[in-house]
Amino acid sequence: MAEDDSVPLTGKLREKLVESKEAWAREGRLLTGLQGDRVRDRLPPGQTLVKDWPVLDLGVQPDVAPDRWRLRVEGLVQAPVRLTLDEFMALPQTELTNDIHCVTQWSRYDNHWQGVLAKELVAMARPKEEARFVSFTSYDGYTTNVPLEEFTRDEVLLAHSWEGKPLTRQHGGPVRVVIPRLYFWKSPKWVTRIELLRDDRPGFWEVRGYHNFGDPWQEQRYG
Ligand SMILES: Nc1nc2c(c(=O)[nH]1)N[C@H]1C(S)=C(S)[C@@H](COP(=O)(O)O)O[C@H]1N2
Ligand SMILES: [Mo]
Repeated sequence: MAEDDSVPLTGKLREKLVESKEAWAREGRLLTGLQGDRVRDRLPPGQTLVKDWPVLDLGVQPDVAPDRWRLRVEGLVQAPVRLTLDEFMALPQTELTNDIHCVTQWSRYDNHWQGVLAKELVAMARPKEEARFVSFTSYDGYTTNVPLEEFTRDEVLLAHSWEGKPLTRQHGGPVRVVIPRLYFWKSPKWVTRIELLRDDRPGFWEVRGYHNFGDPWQEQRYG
């Protein structure tokens, strides 16, 4: 990340959490061996429904002042995009409702989001033909990856609001990615960089024993 993009971080990296989640991956914790049907089963195998919304991250929460926030779409694109928050908010806005499934076993139904469709943002950047994968980088240093065709699905959003209110810092504000059909670690909070790639680039959890794709209905927790 360029130097002028750094933001204040509060908290401490939760090394114990990272270690225990790596152990879960080695031991295959929480695996039921069942396969769900995405259409029939709203709750994927091994998940438990919650009503509140847990906070999960590496423990370091960036304090991104709205006027310092930048979003970049770059890499294998013909027209790299660099947006301020005002410019982002001026893009066409979409409201979506969907369910969240975290690999640590909780699911939460009917989250109402507001933001910009990922496919519209990607279209602005005009991807080159070779672009196949996306690598995300966030202000806390977190990274994750998805195939480009997953990122440009209709239900994928860069969200700035939840339940009609600005996304709190804890949950990734000013702006986070929401990819509802994958486990929630694939939905980066405090996103700042979206890089289109020819070859896949596994992110923070993907190199620590977590599945590269992460489909909750196939129980792709580890891989
Ligand atoms: N930038 C960033 N994004 C992140 C994470 C993180 O540590 N940093 N954790 C991921 C994980 S493991 C989960 S389950 C969800 C949790 O989002 P929430 O705290 O809003 O529930 O954020 C994902 N996105
Ligand atoms: Mo998670």
